[in-house]
Order: sequence, then structure tokens, then C-alpha cells
Amino acid sequence: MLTAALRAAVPPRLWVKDVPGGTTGLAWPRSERYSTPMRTADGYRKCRRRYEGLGHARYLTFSCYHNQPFLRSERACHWLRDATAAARDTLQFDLWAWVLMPDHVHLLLHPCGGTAVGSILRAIKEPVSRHAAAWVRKNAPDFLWRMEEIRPNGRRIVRFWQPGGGYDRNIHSAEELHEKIDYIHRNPVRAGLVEDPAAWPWSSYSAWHDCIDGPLPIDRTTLPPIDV
Ligand code: NI
Repeated sequence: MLTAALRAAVPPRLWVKDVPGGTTGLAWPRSERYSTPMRTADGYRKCRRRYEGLGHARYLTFSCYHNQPFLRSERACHWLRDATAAARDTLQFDLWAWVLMPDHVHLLLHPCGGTAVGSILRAIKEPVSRHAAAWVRKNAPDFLWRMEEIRPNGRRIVRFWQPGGGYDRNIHSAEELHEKIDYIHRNPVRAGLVEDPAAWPWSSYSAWHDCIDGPLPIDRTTLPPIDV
């Protein structure tokens, strides 16, 4: 729940009273906010992006190799956090919601400037695979077999992620966007990991509901307008 102090710290126009579903949450910033300078590695994004329509927003799901809970490792979560933050600095996309589950990841993002989702996913996933393979080889070789895929030619590949692009869905309406954000945030509750989504450290729940960005900030300035 929101404390009065937290509520007071958030600009009033960011709040909505009644989000469908009955919870109080952040409202979508109004369109004038789009003209604020965008973030770059050193504070502002070089390219000013236009809101291109909800059809471009994507809900992505990808899983660990053979659905193993590799992301139970805090270390792995940090690699993934760092890779996502680095990808956002080099590729053009906004991150609107996310959750890291023990064996899979959901991201709600908005590619812009013609950025392909495939290149975003590669930029996010590859560094994690690289770090994990190197770390396990060095520190936990007994674990390696869990990550190994043996190709028909006998070659062994160390995998962190399940091969393939995972699940990719376009978001077409503001309602769907809200629904997906809520779904993403409730993942840890549905999985029985926590009773309150706020208790799960690896999601954007607190960024949305308490304006506390946590390990991976969301791109508030580009969220589309919505009348709730
Ligand atoms: Ni899930």
C-alpha cells in the first residue's frame, strides 16, 4: 500500500483514482510529457522519439534452457538487469514493464526507430549466456551438464536460454497494455513465490505503484496517454 508520504512525493497528475480492476496506480503521463528530453547513457536520449502507436508495443516472454530455474541465482538476475540496461542505451526501445521469474522472463517494451525485436532480444540474452557459461565453467563445473546441449555433430553448447525467440505478442489497445502490466506484476504471486507482488524484488511493480524504480527503471516519459 502507498503511504501518505509516498503519495505526496509523486506528482498528482501521475495518479489515477480507479484503474479497472480496482487498484490505485500510476496514470499514464499526458502527451506534453513526450516533449521532455529522452534519456541516454549520460542522461538524455540522443534521438527524440515520437509515440508511434500501441501496435508497436510488444509483450515478450522467454525461458531458461529446458525451463530450469537459472534465474533463482541473484547473480544471473544482475547479469540480465545489466544486459537490459546496456541494450536500452544502445538500441531504441522503451521498457514499460518487466518481471524476472526463476525460469522465465516477461518484458513489455516499445521498440522505436525501426529497432527489430530480434536485435533487442539478442542484446539482452547473449551477454547473460556468455557470463553464465564463463562463470559456471570456472566456479561450478559440476553444474555445466544442466546447461549443455549436445549437437548431432557431438559439439557441446552451453545454453542459458531456451533456443528460439520465445513468445512475442503485439499490444493493440491501452486496456490490453494495462492488463499485461498487471499480469506481469502478478506472476510471482500466481507462482506462489510471494503473497504480495510488491514483495518480489525482480519486477517493475514498485516502479509502477510506488514510483520506486528498483533494479531496472521503466521509461515513464514515453508511456502512451490513456483515459482511465
Ligand atoms: Ni510467467
